[in-house]
Amino acid sequence: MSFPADFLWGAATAAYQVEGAWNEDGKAPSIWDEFVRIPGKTFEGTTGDIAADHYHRYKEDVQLMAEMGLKSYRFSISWPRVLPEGDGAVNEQGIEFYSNLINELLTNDIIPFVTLYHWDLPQALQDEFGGWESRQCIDAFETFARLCFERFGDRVHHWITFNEPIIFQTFGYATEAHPPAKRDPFLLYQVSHYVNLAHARAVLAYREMGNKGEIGLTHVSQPCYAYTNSDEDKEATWWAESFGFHWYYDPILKGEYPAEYRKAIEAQYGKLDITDDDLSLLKSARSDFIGINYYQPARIAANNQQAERTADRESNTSAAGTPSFCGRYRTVLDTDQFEYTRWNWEICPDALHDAMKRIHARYGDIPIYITENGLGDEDLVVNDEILDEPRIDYIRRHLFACQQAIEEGIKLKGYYAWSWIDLLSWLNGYKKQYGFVYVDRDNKLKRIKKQSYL
Ligand code: BGP
Repeated sequence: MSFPADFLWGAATAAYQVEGAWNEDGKAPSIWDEFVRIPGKTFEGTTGDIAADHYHRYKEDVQLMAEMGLKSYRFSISWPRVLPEGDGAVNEQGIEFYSNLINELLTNDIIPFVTLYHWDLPQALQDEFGGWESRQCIDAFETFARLCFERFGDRVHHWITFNEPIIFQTFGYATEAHPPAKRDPFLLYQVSHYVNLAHARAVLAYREMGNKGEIGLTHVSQPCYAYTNSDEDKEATWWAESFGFHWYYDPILKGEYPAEYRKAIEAQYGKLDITDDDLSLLKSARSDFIGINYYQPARIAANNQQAERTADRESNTSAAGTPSFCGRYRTVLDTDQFEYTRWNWEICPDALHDAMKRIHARYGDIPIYITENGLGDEDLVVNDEILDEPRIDYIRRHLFACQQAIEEGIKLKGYYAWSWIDLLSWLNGYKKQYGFVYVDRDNKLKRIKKQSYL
């Protein structure tokens, strides 16, 4: 396979899933630190208290990255580690950790790609004004973003404001599966708008501060396909695609909301607080690139079984075969026709190619990074060797799809495997593995290189 010389080859992690040290060196709790303590919410009660202990072992981890030849590392900054109260005093020990990590990466010729928000909102802000339910959170996020640009912007030139808004918003506000565990679709849409504004404010701040790098946002990319040709399934697919694609991508890349869909949801849930000034702000802050996390497509059918999405963990692991939060459609699991992972996520590299084509068709020549893609599996261990052949095959097949897209003129600039190392899967504990590096949880978190690493 041939890729452009400046193509960024990388792997990704997120603070809560990898760092551990949840209450050390001045870090305050995030909404996840509290949520995982509610009985029944996570798989066997697992938490990120220790995670892969990257906070203490980052040097060893960066050495492993360098040895593997990783060109870039995507990680996120824990907001309550650097600003324990959300927008108050700076925790210099937290700043020092990220500063050291960045220096260590650069010394080893690894380009840092930084996500500001990978779901771990400071609990203090949730308590103070309901977190993202309030416009105050937009100001707080801008404070956090400015702090990061100021302290790290001299060395970090690639920034992602938010990771997968659709996930933390749907699970947080419509299905009770992530914090703050509410069930109120109106709030889901309102929060999505406030987060878009926070993104826009960070983009403008970044440019106003004279930074030289690029800034964008990462969305889930899950192309929807009608399961049958029936009018019902096609209509269901319109709802799924309007929500999962247009509602989320349009404000970031066009500075507007899809009109027909907005009308429909406002008729159902009530008028949203979206002002003309807000829309001008969105228009003035087009992202430099779009990051996409691609794992699987969705086969969509009308929800004629009238099934309701329940709040239990099992219904919220993104497996195929679940009703949507709004009840209008459901995803279909069809093991006769399609290939699936152990967690019932469909394996379909063609849909990754299609996802990029759809973005290109709707938003033009926007640069794209694949900021996550990978196989969640329970790896085979034989005589202390981790034989993750299925992961190698998965990644290879998806890279072919990337190559096709590049050949067709799509500006794909990088590919980040999820994940660099085995880490906490939000609702599946440590059982669902994605990494190139295995963490032996029975042996002091010892790192072992998997077959995919070698
Ligand atoms: C994405 C998240 C990642 C990661 C990945 C795998 O939605 O951005 O943080 O968790 O999915 O998901 P899971 O661990 O549920 O399999």
